Amino acid sequence: MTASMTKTKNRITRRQWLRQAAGVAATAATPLFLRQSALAAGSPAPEGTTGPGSLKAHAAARGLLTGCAVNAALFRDDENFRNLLAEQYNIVVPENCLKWNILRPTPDTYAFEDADSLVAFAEAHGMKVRGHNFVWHQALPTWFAGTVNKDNARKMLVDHIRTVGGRYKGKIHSWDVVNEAIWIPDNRPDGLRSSSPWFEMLGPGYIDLAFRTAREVDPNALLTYNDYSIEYDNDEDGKKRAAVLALIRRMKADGVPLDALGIQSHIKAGGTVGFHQGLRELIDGAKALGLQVFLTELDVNDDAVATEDIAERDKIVAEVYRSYLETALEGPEVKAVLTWGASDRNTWLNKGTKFRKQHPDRLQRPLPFDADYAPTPAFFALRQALDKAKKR
Ligand code: 9MR
Repeated sequence: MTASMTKTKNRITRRQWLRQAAGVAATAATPLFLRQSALAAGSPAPEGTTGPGSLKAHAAARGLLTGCAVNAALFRDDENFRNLLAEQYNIVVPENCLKWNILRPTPDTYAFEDADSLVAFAEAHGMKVRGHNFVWHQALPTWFAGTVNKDNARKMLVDHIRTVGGRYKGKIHSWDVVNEAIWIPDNRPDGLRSSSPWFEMLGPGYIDLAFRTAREVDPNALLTYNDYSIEYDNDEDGKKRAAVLALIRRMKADGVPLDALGIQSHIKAGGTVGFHQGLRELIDGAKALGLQVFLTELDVNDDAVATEDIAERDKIVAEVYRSYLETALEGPEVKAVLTWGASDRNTWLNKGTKFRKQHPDRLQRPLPFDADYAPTPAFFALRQALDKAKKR
């Protein structure tokens, strides 16, 4: 065993990881609750989870898209992961490889390899692609702060959107043109994140500039405003939600090309605050403006779930999926449901211990497939919610 595999205070060992992963496989590969209820009702044996039983088959039957964020390293290195993508999903979004810090190694160069290969894979398998993202205050390259300034920021932004959007023109279902532009603690009446370098250099106009440029470059991509922590029925999310709705209303009133609202949907299990009212407000607000809605980054953080029992935890996570999606898919506005990753093998929630504060030694299980790519109870909850949705 190498030093890096040795257990330290806040890390788990490889052996623990494997044991936890095996636990998922054991519980999730055997959806006993389904088999028992089907037999009790005298109905035929339950369907499998591939082909006609896949997420994409169930989504397509309702006119929905379903997909996930794709980690480039996993995509490159793991054939099983590529097979899972092709089998289960009809839309993908690169998790990181279209962000400035990955795509722009120097001010004058672009590293398109990872994004190119994912787009080619999606084309070969009849999947759509979301673009994430053109403008964000995070994930900027190290050279950015020393190179981009008030004088050249406008040109840098426009050139970036023209170059990247132009390369994938006609191949992108929807672009997250601006990501996470609202930040209430910055204390502006319009709720804009004034601490974003883009705001600092260009003022609030950077948002409209980005959308107008994106429309010129790829007129068929659905231009999306994407944000997080806007779903819950509490004051904090409520304030942010109101600011997001005000922003998109203002954009439409000013004739800014905007087609969709992206509700990231990083939600939590084990809490007491609901999200039904908040979700409805968002969806109704988008609907009133004639916008489509996408759930762009769905996952369920289970750090606050007290029980250590894996089957119990998975059940609780699945219930959150079910309840969230039943509300989200009530009406016809939501057209796409994407999870942030497909498998617990790769989730941002298990990077370091930032999101495992209550249980640092326990890996989170936020996604529809476990670390061995076996469907978890969340898979079945997601699939049933798709089935319950009205046809789009
Ligand atoms: O999951 C992504 C993680 O791997 C990256 O390190 C991080 C910074 O680029 O971004 C994560 O994805 C974020 C997404 O781009 C925007 N919404 C929040 C996501 C989770 O942080």
